[in-house]
Amino acid sequence: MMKWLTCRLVGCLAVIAVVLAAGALLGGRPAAMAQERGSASAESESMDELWGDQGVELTEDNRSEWFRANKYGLFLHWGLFSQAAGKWEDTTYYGITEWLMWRGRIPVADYETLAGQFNPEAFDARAWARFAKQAGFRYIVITAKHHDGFAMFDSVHPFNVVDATPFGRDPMRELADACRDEGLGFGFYYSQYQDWHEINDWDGDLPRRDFAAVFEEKIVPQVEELCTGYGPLSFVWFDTPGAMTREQSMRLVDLVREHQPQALINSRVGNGVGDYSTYGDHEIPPRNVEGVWEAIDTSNNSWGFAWYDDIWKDSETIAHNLISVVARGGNYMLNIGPKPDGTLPADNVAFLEQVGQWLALHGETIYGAGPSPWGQRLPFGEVTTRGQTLYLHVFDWTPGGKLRLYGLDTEVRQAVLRDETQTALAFEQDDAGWLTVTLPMAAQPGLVPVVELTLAGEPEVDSRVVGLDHEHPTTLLSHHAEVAGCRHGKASWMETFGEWKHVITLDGWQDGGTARWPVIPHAAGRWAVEIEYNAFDEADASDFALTVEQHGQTTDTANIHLLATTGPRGHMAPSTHFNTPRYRFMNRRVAVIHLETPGPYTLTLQPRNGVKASGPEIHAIRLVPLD
Ligand code: FHN
Repeated sequence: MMKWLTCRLVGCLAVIAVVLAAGALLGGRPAAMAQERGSASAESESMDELWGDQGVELTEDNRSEWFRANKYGLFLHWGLFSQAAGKWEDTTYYGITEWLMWRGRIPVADYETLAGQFNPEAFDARAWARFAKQAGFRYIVITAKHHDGFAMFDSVHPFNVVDATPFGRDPMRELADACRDEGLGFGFYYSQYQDWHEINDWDGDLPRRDFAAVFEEKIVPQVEELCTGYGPLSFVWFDTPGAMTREQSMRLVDLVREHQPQALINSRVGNGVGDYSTYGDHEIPPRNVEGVWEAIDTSNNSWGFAWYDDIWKDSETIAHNLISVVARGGNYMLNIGPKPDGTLPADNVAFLEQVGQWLALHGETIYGAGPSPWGQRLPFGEVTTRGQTLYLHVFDWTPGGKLRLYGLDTEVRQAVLRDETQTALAFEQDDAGWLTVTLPMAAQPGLVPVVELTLAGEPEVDSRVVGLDHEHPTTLLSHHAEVAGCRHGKASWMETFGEWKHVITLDGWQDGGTARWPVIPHAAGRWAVEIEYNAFDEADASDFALTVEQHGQTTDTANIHLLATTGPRGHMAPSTHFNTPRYRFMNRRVAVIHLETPGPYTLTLQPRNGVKASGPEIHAIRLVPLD
């Protein structure tokens, strides 16, 4: 497969378009770069082709204010790929189903036959919009054209839903109108670089064309159709910029600005332009991120409807993800893959409606809420803010339990349980910097209970030192560490085709390298040390030391022996058919340390006995209280 991709890289722009897109699905490397192991720059270059440079220069204006105020969007992937639902002839292509044409190397004429079957008679745009509103979504973005090149709108290009299907209606128009009537924001997803109907390298009957011609003849006219025919849009959401030039990206931006000055453009228009950053697929950053950005995610593991995929995220998972993204400072856009008959998968809808019921009570803690001043998840859950109010979202509810927060310098005036009882909760703020809130003895009230703290001023928090709660495990994230001789990295890979996973890491270990975390325990005691890490065979049996220091004196040292968690780095993953590294992060208990007094400590992780093949990728240390 690799060879196949690599040899076609030579000479043909049309092919490069496809290979780069595919290359980006190869664990983030275009084919020609795929052999360059561990090359951070090769990896990020190909991520750019898939997702665009995420470091766009953001505009701070009304558009981004509207975006920040609304926080939760519904993404819809619907098209001819939904009709096939992941299966072509007798083969099911597990993974993201909207890539079926590419994965099955389906010739254009054969793929077009799907249009003859597409007749979603049960489609009711008003019902979709009503559902979205009730579920608490504030805007919808839907695939107007995905990589298969099929327009789900009335286009002058004949490969479109009105002209080529028995359905004969324009569902984009119906949905745009319905969203407007429900007061929801509305926007189009448009694949601007990949269009396999016009350019692919598997169909010998397809005339050879280069991207520049397709851009002029189809992409620009269709974006103009979308921007002029559907009323005011909130978004034009581009995807997979590939090898677009800056001029081409700017052409699209200017076109949108001309006709839809209020619409937001995401960073995947490419070349570092756009109004806000879109993170990688399925990626929720574990530490706060500045600027205007969104995390995008699926309800199961595919964007398009998949006949076999019922692995729905339940309402608690969705609510936790939404809260975590808001606590990190972003927006959350969650996808549903509508069915070919025009209905939405029932279990998927039921979970989302439960989240909507929670949002009806607690929307104030989400829409327009600010990020957590602690910058990362706390042991009990997540914090969002609004002025002088902190909302503590309790993911781990214990009747009569304690919520402990370290480092809040602002005085707390009141703590209240945010439910119909509005119970005032006992709390204590001590001189050592700890706030302790006592939960009532009641069973967990609702999907995610929220405690509201009223402060005497804007929250001031020292988030550098991590407080160790002696009743709950505390996670020390890799990116919170101060490092020398190792680096903050990220592992990104696919489980099944297109099902991305992302984990922040400490990697690139050198002899003598160190990662240091300042911590402060609430009480003295013993703590079990767990490490969440990946180690390929090459890094099997890596030895580390975890040193505990107080006031410059070593008070304890633990030996840590990390075994391989997965095979060799170059292992071929059968579920993706690509030579991506098969990361397997595991949480393993590896040692016990003693923190003899409640004062501040520094924990230092350091390889010993030499580093094996750059050592393991370490995601986090988890300290579990034992006393
Ligand atoms: O290739 C597409 C994929 O099919 C899907 O549309 C996602 C959604 O973010 N975007 C691309 C990959 O990142």
